[in-house]
This record gives sequence, structure tokens and C-alpha cells, in this order.
Amino acid sequence: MSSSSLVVEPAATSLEGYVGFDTITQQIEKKLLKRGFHFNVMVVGQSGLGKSTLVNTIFASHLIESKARLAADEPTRQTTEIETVSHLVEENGVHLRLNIVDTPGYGDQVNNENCWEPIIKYIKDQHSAYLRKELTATRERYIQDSRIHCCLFFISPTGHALKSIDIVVLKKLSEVVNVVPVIAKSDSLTIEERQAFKQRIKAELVFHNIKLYPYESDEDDEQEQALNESIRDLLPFAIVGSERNVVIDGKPVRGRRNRYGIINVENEEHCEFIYLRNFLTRTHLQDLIETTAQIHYEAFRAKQLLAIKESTHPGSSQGNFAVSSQSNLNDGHSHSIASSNNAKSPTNSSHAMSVSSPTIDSPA
Ligand SMILES: Nc1nc2c(ncn2[C@@H]2O[C@H](COP(=O)(O)OP(=O)(O)O)[C@@H](O)[C@H]2O)c(=O)[nH]1
Ligand SMILES: [Mg+2]
Repeated sequence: MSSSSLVVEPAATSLEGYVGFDTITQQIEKKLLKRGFHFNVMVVGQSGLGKSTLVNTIFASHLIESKARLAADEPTRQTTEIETVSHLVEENGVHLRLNIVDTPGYGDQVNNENCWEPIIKYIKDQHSAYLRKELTATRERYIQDSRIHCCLFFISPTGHALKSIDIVVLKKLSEVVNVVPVIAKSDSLTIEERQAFKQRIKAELVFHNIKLYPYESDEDDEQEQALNESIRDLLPFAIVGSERNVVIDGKPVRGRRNRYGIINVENEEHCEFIYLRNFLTRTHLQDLIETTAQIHYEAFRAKQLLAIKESTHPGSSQGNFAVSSQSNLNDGHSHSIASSNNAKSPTNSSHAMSVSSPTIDSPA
């Protein structure tokens, strides 16, 4: 660290024989494949908008039960209960642990004031748990990641505008998680209605200064920037989900039959499901995970560590680390972050450097 020799410009030198370090990518791949991957998705939106169905359609398997109210006289849920299901899926030797966090009951009440709080709290709790694990003396080499990588936000296909509750919740969510909005059940709108609705939503998002994933980044090359631009253009994805097959030209496809005819979920002329799936699984899966760690978690972490620093600063009356992860929630719930004597300073963060290890030493 003290030597400046590593900072000088290296000389480009050609090799005189095969050394073999080009295999490092295969070595990394082997390790990663052995460990497997984690992807944590949350779905938010009113009951009956097709959240469970969409998740099952995206991952081509039955992962969560559809628990829509069957009868109109069944009571709606009283609270936003958060339910998690976990599945291990495999594709060509790649193991993916898929955690799906369902938030039934959001926005179902007559009075939806603060209905988002349990959702935001859940997201922050995962960050807090990760931070606690990261700060223990004998931290695991590989911390299990329960942080939400992607929040699919379901917009009701009213064709009019966003509900005011949606605007509030989108704003809150987008500050703590990668939010991907979708127009639910878009088969209930004509293509023209859908386009007009989409443009209105876009205008509202701009007006309310709601910044959605994928974010603009200087690190992206031209190709990545163009891809992200095309994704931002598409948002919110107008989707249709289905767990049933319908037969089109003699072939069974995921689809629905409605009053306009047959909808093939995977036909881009019918809806934008395929764009959403490609985006989530084929082009941005890794980036969603990385962005969660590097942007959302990092912001949470920096804030928490600064709070610890404040609370342990000489002159501060208390020497303990009970730091609330709920700074802008009002349920009074707080988390005590376990810290340790030899907590290492983190390796992957620039924010962290400004709150280096001495400040997270344990009190006697
Ligand atoms: N028309 C239409 N119906 C859908 C769509 N997705 C789901 N549904 C139906 O809507 C009902 C509620 O779906 P569900 O996935 O349980 O909604 P959730 O409560 O948001 O999880 C079910 O009867 C689904 O078959 C869709 O894209 N279009
Ligand atoms: Mg459901």
C-alpha cells in the first residue's frame, strides 16, 4: 500500500511463450458455478393484478400460488403481509436460487396511508442484516445475499394515469431498490390505449422526478448505453402473464383467450413480456445484482456507518451502536448492528474509506 511503484504506468510487454493466465476467466467461472447464484425479486401491486402469474410466466415454472380472491364477497387482506418463497432452479449447469418476495395486500384498502411501510422496512432490513454480517469479526467468506435485487411494480391497467398512491410508493421504493414498473394485464387495453397510457405514465415519472433502473452510468460503454436507453424507452413494460397454454398454429404457447382473440404472451406484437424477460434474465440479471450492492446497499451502508461514527465520537454520550435502519419510518423499530474489534475495512467501497475501521471498533 505504501509503495508508489504500482502506480506507475506499466510497460506493455509481449510474452515469449504461453503462460496460461488467460484461463483465469474459466477459473472464475468454475468457482462461481460451484457457488451458484442468488436472485431476489419482490413483487408489489394490488391483489389480482397478476403478480404471481407473471413471476411464474417469467421463470417458466410454478413458483408462487395465485391467491386471488375467488369471490367478490371474500374480505380483502387487512395488512400488507410479506411472504417469501425460495426455489432452486437450474439451467445448463447454472444453479440459481430464486427468492420471490410477495407483498399481497398492498394498496387494497380504502385507506392506503403508509401501506408501503412494511415493504420499505423489509428492504432495509435485508440491507441491515447484510451489514451486520459484514461487520462481524468472523465474517463468512461468502455472505448469503437476501437484499432485493429487483422490485417489479405492477400498475393497474386503468388507461388513465398513475394513482397518487403509486406515485408515492414508486418514489419511496426507487430510493432503496431497483424498481421495474410494468403495466399489468395489458391485454385489457387496446394497443393504442396502452401506448397513450404508457406515455402518460412516463410524463408523470419525469414530473415527479422518479429515477428508475437502469440508471445512467459513465462506466457503461456505447453499446450498454444504447441498450439501457432502449430499455428506458420501453418502461413501463406492458405485459400479459399466463400459466396456461393456448394452441396457435397447432403449437401450444403461453397465452390467454380474451374478447379480442388469442394473446400469445411471447409475441412482441401482442405485448412486451418478452422484452421484460430478456431484460431480467438475459441482459441485466448480473447488473441488477451489482447495482443493488454498489448503489442501494452502499448508500444504506455509508449512512449507517456514519451514524455509528457519530454515536461513538468522543463527546457523544452513548457508546453503543444501536442504529435505526428506519430513519424515515415511524414505527420506532431499530436494529442493533453488531460490530467487532477487528472488523476489516471493506474492500469494495469508496464511501467506506471515509468511515474506515477505527470508527467501527467495538466499545469495551
Ligand atoms: N387478463 C389477464 N388476466 C391475468 C393476467 N395475469 C393474471 N391474470 C389473472 O388474474 C387473476 C389474478 O392473478 P394473480 O397472479 O393471482 O394476481 P396477484 O394477486 O397479483 O398475484 C388470475 O385469475 C389470473 O389468471 C393477465 O396478464 N391478463
Ligand atoms: Mg399473488
